[in-house]
Amino acid sequence: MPRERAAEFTIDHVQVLDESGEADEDLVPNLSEEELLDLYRNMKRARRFDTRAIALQRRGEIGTIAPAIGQEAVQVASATALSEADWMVPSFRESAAYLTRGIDPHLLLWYAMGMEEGAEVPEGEHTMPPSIAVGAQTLHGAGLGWGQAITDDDAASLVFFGDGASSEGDAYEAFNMAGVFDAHTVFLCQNNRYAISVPTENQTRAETIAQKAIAGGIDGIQVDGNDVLGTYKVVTEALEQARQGNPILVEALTYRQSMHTTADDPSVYRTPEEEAEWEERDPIDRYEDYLRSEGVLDDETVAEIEEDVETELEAAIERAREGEKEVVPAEMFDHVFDELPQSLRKQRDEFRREEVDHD
Ligand SMILES: Cc1ncc(C[n+]2csc(CCOP(=O)(O)OP(=O)(O)O)c2C)c(N)n1
Repeated sequence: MPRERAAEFTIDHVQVLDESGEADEDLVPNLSEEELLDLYRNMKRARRFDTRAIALQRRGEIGTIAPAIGQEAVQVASATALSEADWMVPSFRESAAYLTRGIDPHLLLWYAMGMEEGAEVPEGEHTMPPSIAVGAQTLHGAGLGWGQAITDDDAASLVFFGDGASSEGDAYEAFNMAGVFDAHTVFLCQNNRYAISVPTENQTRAETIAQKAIAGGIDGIQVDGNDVLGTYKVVTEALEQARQGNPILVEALTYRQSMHTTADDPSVYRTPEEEAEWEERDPIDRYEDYLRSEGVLDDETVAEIEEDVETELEAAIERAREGEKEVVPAEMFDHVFDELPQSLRKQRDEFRREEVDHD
């Protein structure tokens, strides 16, 4: 036979909660009422944190931020699925995931104020600082997962990245390396439809991001990332599979409702119609409809949650303001290398000289 099929693959798409908040009962994950409410509470905390942080940036109290508005379901579900022993490896848009993992909001504000203290890995906790270099963290996630394989650790590493990052060489190398070394890694692509102004259609000719796993010899699956129950289910199963030494790429389809960062104006590259269409698919509204129809949530509980969220946030803002200190930009050279390579020593010294000149 001169030509025969060498390989075949398919990519599954999962959705538990549809756009009107109706659930496929066979697929609903087994969660208690308290756990169901925690998912909701964390999405509300994250949404309020980001809207308030945008206001603080506009008033000049903090620097540039990358809000996660619209992406709360995928981030809250994934961070909830992690055990304490698992590692979380974020990109730069993971406010919702950080808050769900128990990082105090004042630390996120300190980071946005330019204070290095805000990005410190909390003692004993398995949460990495943000990666501003797009896609670099996919390699950190593969490396951590490789370490977990070597030590036979019953834990996994979950790395967040975007559809834009999936075009970087780092990402392909990370999928490949994870596959070769049986790394305990879950690669979680939040496909929020844009890399700054570049829509996914211009980012890749591939039909899905999930299929990029196939060339690395690992599994790929797609989930509706605005469906908190579907994402929780898929990521929980993916983590279990990764802990056995089978890495996997999960593509969560979602939408960045806000600007790329507070330095961006999305009206230049997308239409109000498109934005309105995605607001209709808002992850929090959809889940709220579901919880109300299940009798888990009512007006009174919503009001209580909103009040708690506000109290926590105001306390965090106060704490951030009280702990604010003068930022020394040259400190950025202090925390990556134990001993700075010569090229960076040179850059640091030049930088310090310039700082002095500007004073
Ligand atoms: C290596 C590198 N190249 C370019 C940039 C500039 N940059 C910052 S964010 C971004 C787009 C990232 O898009 P995506 O990965 O989809 O993540 P999203 O912003 O949508 O969360 C780019 C190109 C960078 N920070 N790092």
